[in-house]
Amino acid sequence: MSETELNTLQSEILKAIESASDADALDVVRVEVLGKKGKLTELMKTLGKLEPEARKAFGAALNVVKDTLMQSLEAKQKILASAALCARLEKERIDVTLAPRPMADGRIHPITQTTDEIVTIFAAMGFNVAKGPDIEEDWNNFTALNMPPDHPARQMQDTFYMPDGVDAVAVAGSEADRIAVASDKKRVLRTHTSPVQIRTMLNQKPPIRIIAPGRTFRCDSDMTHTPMFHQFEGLVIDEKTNMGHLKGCLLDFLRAFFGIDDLPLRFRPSYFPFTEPSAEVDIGCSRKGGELKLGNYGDWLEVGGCGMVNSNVLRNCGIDPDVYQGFAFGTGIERLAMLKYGIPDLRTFFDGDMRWLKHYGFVPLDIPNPALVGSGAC
Ligand code: 2NL
Repeated sequence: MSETELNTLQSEILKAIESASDADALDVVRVEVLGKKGKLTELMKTLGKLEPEARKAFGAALNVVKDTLMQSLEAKQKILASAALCARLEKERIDVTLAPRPMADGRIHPITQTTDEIVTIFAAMGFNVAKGPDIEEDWNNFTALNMPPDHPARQMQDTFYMPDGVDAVAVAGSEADRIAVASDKKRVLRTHTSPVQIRTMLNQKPPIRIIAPGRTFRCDSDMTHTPMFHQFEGLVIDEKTNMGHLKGCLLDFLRAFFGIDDLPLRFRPSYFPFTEPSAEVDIGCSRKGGELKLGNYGDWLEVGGCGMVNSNVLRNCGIDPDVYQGFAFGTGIERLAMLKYGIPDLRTFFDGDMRWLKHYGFVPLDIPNPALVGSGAC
């Protein structure tokens, strides 16, 4: 075969490689050229019959052609593979902006939804979420919070105590010491979320800004009380925190949560062992015609309690009250949910009735979060 013929053959094959439209077509070209009976393979076989001089020259020429073709095949193979990947990505494209299809049955429980809304608003104000166990030590739940040993909340008829604990603690000293220390180690189902704040103060240095939502338990069951219910409490500790900050914080939260821009807020003097001074938190409402309506109507409704953290509580947690002070507040989540979503009976929250959940529950991924519409937080 002449050099010109070889060149022509090479050009033809290069063209064939170039026009292969997918990996299979390219493989057909490869087999036609380099396969067992391929054109180039056949030419290689003819080398043996040539004179040494001619064999050397033609062999070298054939090798150059072979290298060229192999490089071209490899390059084309890469181009086709990348094109195939692009085509696949385009075909399997997912439109992440597409609205999710509504779910047939599942619903978010109003307690979960309300908790999410509360957390979202406080997160926008710079609070962290803190959590703790449902089973607490007596010290975290009562003693640290300045609740004296004879406080009514500590009695068996108000608090669920775990059956173990007291007897397991053997302490030397007087009978009074033994009872005092042993009772600190007693285990209880937490009666409020305050022990979460106690744990935070023991483990973190101020400034502290946390919100603690969660389950709480009291030995109480009637029309307006369930043995398990939900609370959230907030705690802010810093050097110059004052009651004005507390009132502004609760005002912003309650207005955002209920979506009422001119919702009035009132502090009514009160008493809690863990705060001094203490106040009940009231918001504006109307009860005309037996219907409860929130807003600037002249009447008042209690929604929670608050105050400046008692210096004994700070000391109990190793925080110097001469350097730091702070505020705390607490409220029931069921109550806020009932007010916001018009749920009339507390006990229905925990009946596990699917018809109730279908009616009062929320569709997953329901966006935007109703707490944030118009609140300026999103
Ligand atoms: C209410 C009132 C309140 C607190 C909770 C608190 C926690 C610590 C220190 C001081 Cl660690 N205070 N929490 C303060 C005032 C009121 O709750 O009516 N809850 C349903």
